[in-house]
Amino acid sequence: MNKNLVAGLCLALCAATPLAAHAGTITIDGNFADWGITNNGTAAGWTPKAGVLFVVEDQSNANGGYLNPGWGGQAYDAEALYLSWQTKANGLTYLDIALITGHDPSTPTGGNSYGRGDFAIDFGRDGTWDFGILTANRSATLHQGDVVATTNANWATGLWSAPAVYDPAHSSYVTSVTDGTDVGDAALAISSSFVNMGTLGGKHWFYEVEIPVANFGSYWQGANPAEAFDVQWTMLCANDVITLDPPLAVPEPAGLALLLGGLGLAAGTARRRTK
Ligand SMILES: [Ca+2]
Ligand SMILES: [Ca+2]
Ligand SMILES: [Ca+2]
Ligand SMILES: [Ca+2]
Repeated sequence: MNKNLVAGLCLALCAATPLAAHAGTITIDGNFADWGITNNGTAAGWTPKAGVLFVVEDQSNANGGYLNPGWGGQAYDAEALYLSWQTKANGLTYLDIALITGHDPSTPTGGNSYGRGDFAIDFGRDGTWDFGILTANRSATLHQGDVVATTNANWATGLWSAPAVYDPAHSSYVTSVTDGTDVGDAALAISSSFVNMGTLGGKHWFYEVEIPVANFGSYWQGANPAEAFDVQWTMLCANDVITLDPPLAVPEPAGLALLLGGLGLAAGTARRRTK
């Protein structure tokens, strides 16, 4: 098993932690230490500090390099996505997103090679990608760091229509913004390569993004999102797609009890299955 999936339980547990508890502690500088991430050659190194939502999907060149939905091994591995939001001393709230990938940000596009993609956000989780955060210049007017309001028609898509189904004409995996409305600017930093991340080897790169939530208009009210949302990232072929599904907000005590009750039930089910 060369896949390290930590998502479900961590997401649920992190949901019980106030997300604004670490206000002012994320700096957009390409260094991941402020997220609590450590490249110490252990699986635990992927786990961030409390209050950061995350998903880890570390893969390698095993299994013929199959990722999901395509192939490419470590060179196309989207490995982990992290998310938090904070209200700073200036009273403004910012959404922070971070990515670790085995995909070299300088990978050219051409032939059998595909460059880096943009961060996509779907508010309402309704299948419409409402914003793109650009990791590269995409047109004469849409530049790296721009926050762009989009519809799905404003996105290029990948090579796959479903897992392992090569069908570029019918792919719904959004990759990079081609058009849309520039609504503001995010801060973006991309690290140089590093090693010793997790246990599967290879080189890795870290992306760090901070978006003023005012750019999201009615999708964000005050310190918290107005509705549930997904964040997704992939490269221009979409050989590996990573998606983070944060909970809407910090649960109320009643909701928290329900959540914890549900977790207990799920754990009970898992235990029964292992007998
Ligand atoms: Ca940082
Ligand atoms: Ca990997
Ligand atoms: Ca992966
Ligand atoms: Ca949407």
